[in-house]
Amino acid sequence: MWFTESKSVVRSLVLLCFSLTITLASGSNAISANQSLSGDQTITSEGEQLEVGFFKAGNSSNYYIGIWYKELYPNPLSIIWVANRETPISDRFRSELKIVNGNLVLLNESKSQIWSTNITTTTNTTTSNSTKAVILDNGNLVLRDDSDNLNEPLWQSFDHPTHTWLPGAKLGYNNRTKKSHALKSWRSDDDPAEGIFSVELEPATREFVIKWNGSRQYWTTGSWDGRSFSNVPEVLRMGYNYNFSYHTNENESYFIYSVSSPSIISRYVMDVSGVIQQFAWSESNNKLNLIWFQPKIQCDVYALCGSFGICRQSQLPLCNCLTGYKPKSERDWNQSDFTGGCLRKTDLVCGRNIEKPDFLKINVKNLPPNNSVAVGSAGECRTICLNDCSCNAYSFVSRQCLVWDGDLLNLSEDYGSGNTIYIKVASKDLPRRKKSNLVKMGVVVGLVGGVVLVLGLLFILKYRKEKVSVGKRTMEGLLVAFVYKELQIATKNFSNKLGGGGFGSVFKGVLCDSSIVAVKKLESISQGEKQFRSEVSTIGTIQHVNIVRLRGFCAEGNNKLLVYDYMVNSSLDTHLFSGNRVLNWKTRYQIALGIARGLVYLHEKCRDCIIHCDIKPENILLDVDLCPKIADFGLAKLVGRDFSRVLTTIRGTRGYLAPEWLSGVAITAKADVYSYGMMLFELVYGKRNTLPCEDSRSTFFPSLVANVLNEGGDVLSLLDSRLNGEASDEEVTKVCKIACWCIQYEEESRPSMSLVEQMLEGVLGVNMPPIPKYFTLFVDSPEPIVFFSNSPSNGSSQVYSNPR
Ligand SMILES: *[C@@H]1O[C@H](CO)[C@@H](O)[C@H](O)[C@H]1NC(C)=O
Ligand SMILES: *[C@@H]1O[C@H](CO)[C@@H](O)[C@H](O)[C@H]1NC(C)=O
Ligand SMILES: *[C@@H]1O[C@H](CO)[C@@H](O)[C@H](O)[C@H]1NC(C)=O
Ligand SMILES: *[C@@H]1O[C@H](CO)[C@@H](O)[C@H](O)[C@H]1NC(C)=O
Ligand SMILES: *[C@@H]1O[C@H](CO)[C@@H](O)[C@H](O)[C@H]1NC(C)=O
Ligand SMILES: *[C@@H]1O[C@H](CO)[C@@H](O)[C@H](O)[C@H]1NC(C)=O
Ligand SMILES: *[C@@H]1O[C@H](CO)[C@@H](O)[C@H](O)[C@H]1NC(C)=O
Ligand SMILES: *[C@@H]1O[C@H](CO)[C@@H](O)[C@H](O)[C@H]1NC(C)=O
Ligand SMILES: *[C@@H]1O[C@H](CO)[C@@H](O)[C@H](O)[C@H]1NC(C)=O
Ligand SMILES: *[C@@H]1O[C@H](CO)[C@@H](O)[C@H](O)[C@H]1NC(C)=O
Ligand SMILES: *[C@@H]1O[C@H](CO)[C@@H](O)[C@H](O)[C@H]1NC(C)=O
Ligand SMILES: CC(=O)N[C@H]1CO[C@H](CO)[C@@H](O)[C@@H]1O
Repeated sequence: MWFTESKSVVRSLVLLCFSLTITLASGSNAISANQSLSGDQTITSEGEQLEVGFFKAGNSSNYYIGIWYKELYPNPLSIIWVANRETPISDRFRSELKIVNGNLVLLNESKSQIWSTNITTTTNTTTSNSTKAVILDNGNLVLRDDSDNLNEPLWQSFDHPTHTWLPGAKLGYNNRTKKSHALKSWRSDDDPAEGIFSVELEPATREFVIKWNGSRQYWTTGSWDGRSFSNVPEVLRMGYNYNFSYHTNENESYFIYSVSSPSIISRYVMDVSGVIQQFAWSESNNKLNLIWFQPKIQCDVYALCGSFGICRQSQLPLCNCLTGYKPKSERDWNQSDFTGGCLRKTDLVCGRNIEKPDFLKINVKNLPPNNSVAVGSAGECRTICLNDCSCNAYSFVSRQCLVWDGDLLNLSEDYGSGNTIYIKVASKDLPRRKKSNLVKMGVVVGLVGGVVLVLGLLFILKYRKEKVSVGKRTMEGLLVAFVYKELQIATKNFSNKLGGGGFGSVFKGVLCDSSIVAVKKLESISQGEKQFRSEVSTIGTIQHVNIVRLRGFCAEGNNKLLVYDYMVNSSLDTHLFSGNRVLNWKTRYQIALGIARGLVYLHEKCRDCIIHCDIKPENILLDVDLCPKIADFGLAKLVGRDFSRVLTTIRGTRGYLAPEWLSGVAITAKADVYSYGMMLFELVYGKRNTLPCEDSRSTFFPSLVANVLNEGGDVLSLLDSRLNGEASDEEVTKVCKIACWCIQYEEESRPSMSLVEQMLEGVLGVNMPPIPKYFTLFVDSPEPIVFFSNSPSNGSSQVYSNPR
């Protein structure tokens, strides 16, 4: 892969080549006026974290001067800056980086200057002897004059960022040159030249925007209010080690951010895929973790797939050429550089009827910009486009005929949008040719015949079903469609009840293959069979180590059952609140982390994103190793990946739902975060939050925790007394802080589950949470739990509602 050449190439070779220039002493952090850097030589920052030298980009054979994290090298993510991004060299041993006339310059194989810091020097060659380039521990390569007492850098790489923004570097706008210091993506993984995506500051509105080709904006942070950006409240508001600040004066306007400790490796990167990413190094898993990125929906990146390319969010690769089109450059396409776009496979030579044009119908999220408008019916619209050689596509929407002449950009597939667009393609490149009327007729006759046949078959099947033998099942996708009779036998006619919930009772059962299952018999499901099947098949695709696996289902008339893996260790509440067996702290922490991971999967990773809506200890099952599994998707709501879309309708069982559900307030994934936070308190407390605690300051445990944290009190004293204080102080404090963040009144103040996961993993630090608003208002109220309706009756159906 990267840097295939061994780094231990013999140094004497270098000395031979450059016997006239003095080469670098190893371990140096600077290039002085009489030195040069070449071949595999590097300079290293004093703290040994960063290195400057020649590196090879991806699988290309080109070399570039760059700055990288020594520890991560040669991982492509280690590169934080590139000097000659547009002008690579091929032989690094014959090229040199040196100081010439007060500038740091790169000379290629034939000693031509191909890159320079380009400062106009007032200094003479004599004084330039004291100019040197130094790599600092913060990743800044500075050119400075040691004889200059001010020691102000003459030039610094921080002022010329490439695709990375580091802590301590300014990112903003120069009011004197009227230029933004944009982060510009690489062109591809193998080519650091400026790509098509950039992120830059809009000084007027104090927001960062991501742009395509320097013009088309497709994502924004929203404006800065002094504490956070309006579209990214959580990461910045909560801080999590990152401290952003905005500065402006007559010369420049910029943002700068700092991290709490210089040892934290953190960076923002404008990626080749048009996504801005934030990485942080974690000691705990020894890797650079992606902790934040935008836009969340990759297909929202403008024109990601180039002209005539289509983006499909649920497929890999994301980009494909439209049917009848092929990549302009197969090489770029193979390297995941889709921006070049696609061409017709068969050229439609205009005026001469060599190739017959036809139209490919697709449904897209947004119709591409730049459309001319004509009039007519859909048929006329089609004819207009067909007869116009330059017309590449048409669409007939709201009685308007839209036609497109140029390249079609930014096509993102979406069947639900109703935006149908017809793209001109050579007829022979479409999968099926147009049928003649006679053929059409034949198809119709055939179809009718087919339908009759199918109906007949169905009838026979239905008739035969009466006699179906026990154990006969079919597969539907990943799921087994069970026959009711079989489940009846497996559960000994539903005799061994494991528990009950809002949606029905759960029974233990043994299948014929002697595997043990939990069978949930759903009650009062008004859904029709079809809707039920479609919902169940969605649930069936959810597979994660922290989520209970659905094995199958049964839908026969009013009998609707779900069959799950059986969990030996029952649910979390039995261990936490009543169990004879006390879970130790380590196990509790792992359970908290496992549930967080399961929820991250539900919220962000699986194809149809799901808000659980009923997170509580009863719905966390424990397997034989006490690994937590989230159960009960009875109330789960399917939402699109777009989290701005919220739920406004519910189809669950009334009476089991939190007040704001019934009041019709929109529910987002943050409702799960809230419930999760409440559960974290119970993991610490070992009792229901709703049970009053002895401490006189507060009767409600979460409120007590919030107060103790803010007073800097002893958090360990709050721990479940059964643990006898046997727990890590640091971990208990962390869990309490996270729990407090999760139950913040404002949804946007609560972290996402992926942030929670990273905080528990130790990738992110956790700032001190503010005391949730309702605690400060009602802390002395005798009934603080008024916010938490449906207090448990026999500990079975507690709902952690979301206060509003
Ligand atoms: C290179 O220059 C620096 C200062 O300009 C000087 O201190 C050093 O001795 C020189 N090195 C050699 C090998 O001449
Ligand atoms: C380099 O090539 C190898 C094998 O051809 C491939 O697995 C790898 O992903 C490539 N790396 C990059 C950065 O393109
Ligand atoms: C070095 O750069 C010069 C100017 O850009 C160019 O003409 C020359 O071909 C380059 N030499 C090599 C060996 O690439
Ligand atoms: C340096 O400046 C000159 C003219 O001012 C310009 O032509 C050249 O492209 C610049 N080089 C770099 C590397 O910025
Ligand atoms: C540059 O050198 C000349 C003599 O060679 C001298 O007169 C002049 O003052 C120097 N300029 C600076 C800025 O040092
Ligand atoms: C700078 O370097 C030149 C030649 O390398 C030398 O003649 C001159 O004395 C040096 N000047 C200083 C101030 O070191
Ligand atoms: C990007 O913008 C430049 C001018 O700003 C234009 O010439 C070029 O065609 C654009 N690229 C694409 C792919 O549209
Ligand atoms: C955040 O940064 C600003 C300016 O850089 C500084 O004044 C402030 O003290 C910092 N805050 C924290 C919590 O580090
Ligand atoms: C930018 O510079 C102009 C003069 O060039 C000045 O009028 C303006 O106030 C400056 N902007 C800021 C934000 O200071
Ligand atoms: C702006 O730039 C001018 C010229 O370099 C400088 O004198 C002035 O101090 C700068 N202003 C600020 C606020 O940095
Ligand atoms: C691109 O990838 C395809 C399939 O992986 C391969 O057949 C083709 O030769 C590649 N083309 C280039 C130019 O690398
Ligand atoms: C909607 C849109 O972007 N329309 C533009 C299409 O291109 C013409 C020029 O060719 C512009 O004038 C339109 O504004």
